[in-house]
Amino acid sequence: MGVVNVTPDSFSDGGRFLSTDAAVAHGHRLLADGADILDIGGESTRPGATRPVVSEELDRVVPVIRELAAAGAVVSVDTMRAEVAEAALEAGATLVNDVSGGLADPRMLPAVAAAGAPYVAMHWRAHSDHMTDFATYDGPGGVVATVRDELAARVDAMLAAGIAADRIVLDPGLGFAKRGEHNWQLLADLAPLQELGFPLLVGASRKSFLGTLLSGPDGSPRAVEEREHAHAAVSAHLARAGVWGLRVHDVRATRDALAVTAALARHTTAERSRQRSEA
Ligand code: PMM
Repeated sequence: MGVVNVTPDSFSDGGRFLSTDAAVAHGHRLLADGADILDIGGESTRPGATRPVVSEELDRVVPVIRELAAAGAVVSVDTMRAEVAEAALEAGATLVNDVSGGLADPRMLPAVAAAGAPYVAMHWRAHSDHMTDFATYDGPGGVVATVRDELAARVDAMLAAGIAADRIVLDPGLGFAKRGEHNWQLLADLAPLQELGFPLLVGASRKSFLGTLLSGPDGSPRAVEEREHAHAAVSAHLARAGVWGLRVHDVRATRDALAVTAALARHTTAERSRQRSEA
């Protein structure tokens, strides 16, 4: 899933694709690099971000979605608002990606159910302007068990609202009310989340925990656009872990990592069957 942020202030690429033309051109580049889905968003969720008004969000995403969907792309809309999700689906989007898992807008789950659209529900606790206040996971099992339980509660709400189970995708929400340590713990132990029985989408691309990991001798984090090599390693790990989707900024680097993982998987299978036939 390639990211097209039509925002002035997203922390990874804010302001770069704010005009419709620039965003559409970027979408085409991501498709050429091998993206299966384009995720179009008009609200920055970086820590501390303030929300755009609805009309602003609509003006940012709808024309971009309309053009890219008309060109044949599979489009998802990255929004927490039912009104934006409905307009996006109307404009040709296929999938709704809601970082709040339905918590930010009480109309979201019924709207998605009525549309019959696939729905990504991310683990979320609060809007970005105060989410760091909620980055505490002291319960038994720590962050992994807590995120699993909170996602399971969202699944119950989705099913109750009438969203079909085969339309649901879950996401651990790296960086959302999570400190670096929480992100690493989730990445290292996704199995409990997968045991909920839904496909997993993961967005690690360019996030701060990678910048911190790669910080220089003076302690300053690695620049946002220089985190891709580390992210390719994360992608290879996630592919081996069997996640359904990766939400990424550099589709080419991710495709390369996936090609390596797939080649190794093919050769491992071939080598095992050769050893068996010799035994
Ligand atoms: N991260 C961001 C925005 N939308 N959606 C999902 N499903 N998962 C994520 O991890 C996620 C998201 C923030 O990242 P960006 O500002 O680099 O786009």
